[in-house]
This record gives sequence, C-alpha cells and structure tokens, in this order.
Amino acid sequence: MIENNDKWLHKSVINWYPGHMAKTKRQIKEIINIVDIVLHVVDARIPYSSYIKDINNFIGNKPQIIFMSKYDLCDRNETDKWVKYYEEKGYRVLCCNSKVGNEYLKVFPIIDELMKDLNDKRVKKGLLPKKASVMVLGVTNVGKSTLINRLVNKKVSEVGNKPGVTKTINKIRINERIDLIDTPGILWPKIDEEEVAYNLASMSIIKEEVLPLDEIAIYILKTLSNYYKDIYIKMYGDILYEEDNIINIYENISKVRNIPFYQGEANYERINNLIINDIKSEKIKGITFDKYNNMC
Ligand SMILES: Nc1nc2c(ncn2[C@@H]2O[C@H](COP(=O)(O)OP(=O)(O)O)[C@@H](O)[C@H]2O)c(=O)[nH]1
Ligand SMILES: [Mg+2]
Repeated sequence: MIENNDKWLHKSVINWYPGHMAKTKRQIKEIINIVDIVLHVVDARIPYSSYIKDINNFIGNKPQIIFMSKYDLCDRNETDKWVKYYEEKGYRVLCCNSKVGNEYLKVFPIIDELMKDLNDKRVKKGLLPKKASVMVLGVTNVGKSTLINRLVNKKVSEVGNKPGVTKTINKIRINERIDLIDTPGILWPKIDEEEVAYNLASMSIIKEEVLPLDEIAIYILKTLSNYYKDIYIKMYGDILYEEDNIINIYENISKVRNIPFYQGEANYERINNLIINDIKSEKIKGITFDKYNNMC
C-alpha cells in the first residue's frame, strides 16, 4: 500500500514498474537457458541503486560479472567500497570507462575463467570447448550499448537511444570463444527505497515522468552540498544547501550561472534543468551518490 507520508513514492513510480518488467522478465526467462554468463552493467556513480536487485529471479544462478561503467565519472573512494561489497558476495567486478581506452578488454579473461570448469569437463569427455554465450543486462542509460559496441568492435547497438525490444534471439559474434546474446526488452531497477529513486533520477535513469524535476534538482544540490562541497561551490556558488534557504540558493545560482530572472524570480525551471544537465553532460565528475556507509 502507498503510505501518504511517503512523499517520494509517487504513484507513477509504483505503477510504472511492474508492467514493463513482467514482459522483459518473461523474455529473459525464455532464453536464459542458452546463456552462460550475465554481464550486469551498473553505473559506477550509483553501483547499488542501478543494480537490479531481483535479477536472480529471472537469470537464476547464472554467473554474473558486475560491470561498473562510467568509472571515469565516479568518486573512486566511494565506488571502491561497493566493489569490495560485491566481491565479498562472490561476484566478479570490473570497473571501466567503456567510452575511452581499452579497459573493457579485462572482461575477456574473466569470461574465459568462468567458462574454465565447464570446458575442462568437456575436453576430458573429448568434446570441444563451448563458446561462451554472454548476455548484457542492466537498466537504461548505464552504458550497455556503449559496452556492446566495444566488445563487438563495431556499432551494433544504438548509444543513448531507448533500447528496442528484441523479438528473436540474436547472437553476435565477439570472437572465436565468445558470442553475445542480444538483450531483450527494457529493464527497470527495483525502486524500494527513497534514496534509490532519487539517485536513479539524479543520473537520468528515471525521468521527470517518475519524479518531479524540482525534487530531483534539489536532491542533487543537497547531496553535492553534503558530500562534494568543492564541486557544489564551483558550480552553484557559496550558499550551501539548507532546506529553508532554497529561494536564496536559486537566486545565487542565477548569478553564478548567468540565468536571467523570470517575472521577478529565479527561473526555477531553467535552473532545475541546468542542475540535472550538469551531471548528464558530464560537467560534474568525481561523484558517487550511493553512500556505502548509509546504505549498508
Ligand atoms: N563517461 C562515460 N560515459 C559513458 C560510459 N559508458 C557509456 N557512457 C555514456 O552513457 C550514455 C548512455 O550509454 P548507452 O550505452 O546508450 O546506455 P544503455 O542505455 O545502457 O545502452 C551515453 O551518452 C554514453 O556515451 C563510460 O564508461 N564513461
Ligand atoms: Mg542501449
């Protein structure tokens, strides 16, 4: 039941999740038996919030590699605590800038290693080693297409676009040992905590249809002001976040960022968009919004 005091729990968050998920889960369940390894892509700035918590419900016990993309944008001190957290749970974890450089290549030896037991058995029986079928899963905007294109070494997946729905199983050859299984459907994260919803919205994974723009922008200001003061001051001036000082803060941001007043007031809508876009456009780097010490 929706509690009235759960201000954040907008009806849309709840209603929006299951419909999409049911279909995608079904699609994944239909093809999971041919998958050997799941590459679960998460955003290194929110390695907990962007992780699909109920993933085992539809991938069963398939081995998972947690691939933390956008490592170039995160606060490594904080993200590395999550690396340890997942490693202690027994997952293989990779941190990577998938856009630039060749760090993504580190995924290949891990896939070989995860296939080793199975393939040793096959070879003993006189069978040829099995080609690994790898499925890339993750919520929207975490960098799945970017990674897939790097792995396959050509453009097979639209970057930045809404993922299309795959109707048939598509295998794409990566190399002589590994095939990629096309990701079906659209996965949404499980949103069961206030902080998770806001962190997802801050990284543009869930949009204004789900949480109001002003609430997202103010949450970003609050988080930067609390944890990344230098960044906050550089981007938004020296009036730090205080709940009852929003008008002053927005007026100050108008000055700092040169945004004209609208009808005698700070242009709230423009500033909200500006704040959200500062993260989206990578003007702000070195931030991790999932705080291990608060969440675990
Ligand atoms: N800085 C940075 N940007 C990335 C990285 N991986 C993906 N992106 C960007 O994140 C956005 C979403 O990527 P995309 O691959 O389309 O995500 P998808 O929705 O999961 O397929 C795009 O603007 C990518 O260029 C990364 O490792 N570092
Ligand atoms: Mg994509």
